[in-house]
Amino acid sequence: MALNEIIITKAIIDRYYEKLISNLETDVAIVGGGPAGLVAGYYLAKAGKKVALYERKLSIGGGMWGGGMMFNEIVVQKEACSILDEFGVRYQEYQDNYFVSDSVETVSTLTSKTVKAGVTIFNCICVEDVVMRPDRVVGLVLNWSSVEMAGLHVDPLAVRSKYVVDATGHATEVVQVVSRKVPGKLMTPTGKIEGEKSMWADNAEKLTMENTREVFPGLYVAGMSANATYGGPRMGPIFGGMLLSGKKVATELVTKL
Ligand code: 48H
Repeated sequence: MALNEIIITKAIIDRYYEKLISNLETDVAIVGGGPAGLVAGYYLAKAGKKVALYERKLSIGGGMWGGGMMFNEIVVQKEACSILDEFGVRYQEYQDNYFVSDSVETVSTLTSKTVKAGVTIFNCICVEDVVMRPDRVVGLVLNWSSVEMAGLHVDPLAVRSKYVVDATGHATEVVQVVSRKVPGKLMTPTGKIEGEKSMWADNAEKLTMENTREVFPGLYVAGMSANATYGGPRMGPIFGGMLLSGKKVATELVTKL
């Protein structure tokens, strides 16, 4: 049977439209498709929650693809190996408490399992603002990344969610917007973004877990964004904290929802 270009086009438009419409209201909207956002989405979806994840870039995976300085291996401490096991990512013990895995296998496996768990991933979409009510964040304001890149003045669209997770990494983009534009204070010591500190791997990994929490009513931080928001140090290319943080935020939100 001859292939028809219009049917191909219509299939894509129909299916994408369906995805957009069915995700206008979700339990959790995750911003950022790095390791923390992916793992958070996976555990939330496994618990039966409706989750959409928005990623600015064409590719999912954030800073994980490049391992350390583009040596495409990542290090994970023992505590986080159970998450790699859950996803089926292979790793090797390098020495006591240091495990290494191929960053390409890790990103692609996390992504695949997260989608199959039921998370709808929207790539090429950037979150430029939040939807607010007097007392909380209630959703996200979205635009095409191409609109952002071209610097066009095109008004965005909006989605509602019971909770938002900022998993935008070093940039803490959602928290930045909330701090700047939403009345009220962040739940940080100064009420503002504390800012990321220089590298201290051990301390950073511990603090990433502590800092993974609600930062404004309706808004949680996970992964590197948690440390940047609450003033923790960076950790370099050890990714256990990112995985554990994603799981922690999912576990907390499941109890709240
Ligand atoms: C849509 C957005 C927006 C936006 C950003 O940087 P990530 O990999 O974040 P984490 O926290 O999962 O992992 C951090 C890790 O990669 C890292 O950088 C580490 C461990 N650094 C240590 C060190 O010392 O440097 O992913 C965040 C994702 C990216 O893909 C962005 O494109 C995306 O979020 N993003 N997507 N709308 N406004 N802002």
